[in-house]
Amino acid sequence: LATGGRAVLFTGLSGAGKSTIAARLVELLLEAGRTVTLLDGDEVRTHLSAGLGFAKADRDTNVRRIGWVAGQIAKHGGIAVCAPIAPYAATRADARALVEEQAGPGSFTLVHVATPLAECEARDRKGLYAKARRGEIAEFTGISDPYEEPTDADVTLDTRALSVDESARAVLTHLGLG
Ligand code: GGZ
Repeated sequence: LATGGRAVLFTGLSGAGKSTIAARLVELLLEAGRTVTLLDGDEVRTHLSAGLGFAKADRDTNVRRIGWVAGQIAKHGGIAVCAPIAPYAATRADARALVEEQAGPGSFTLVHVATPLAECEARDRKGLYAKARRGEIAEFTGISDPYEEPTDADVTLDTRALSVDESARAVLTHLGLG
């Protein structure tokens, strides 16, 4: 099966820049004439994963659902751009397998948005880290819940060195669509 469909899974901490870079990548892919579906963390949790929380089992279910839907999109020639935290290595591997089973080997790209915790917390755009430090948000990734750094990322983005546009273009180039 080779429809040219692809799935891109961004992973990284809250506030790392996943959504912003994903949105720019979507723009660039649309300009290139591709059919793109954005599966952003917030929207997925409102619809596809409504009712799920942040315990490990719920995060795993969320990320596997994203993987399955992304695989369906890729199977039919679209490009799925996904931006959950996806904190667990084994679950990211499940998502990769779900995509590649449906859309073929090489159809999945893992992008690590590698903004360090200290930087995400210093920015704290939504005030979530401050709340997590005060104990007002339980199981907060990086503070009171794990984030397993990827060792199998296809692309690693240092957002302290790259602009949003440069980051998105680095992914586009890796995809061979730039
Ligand atoms: C992490 C949380 C939590 C906890 C709410 N831990 O920066 P945001 O706000 O807009 O994005 C984060 C989002 C994470 O949801 P995901 O579906 O991406 O997570 S996972 O892949 O682990 O299923 C954050 C907000 O939800 N948020 N509580 N406890 N992030």
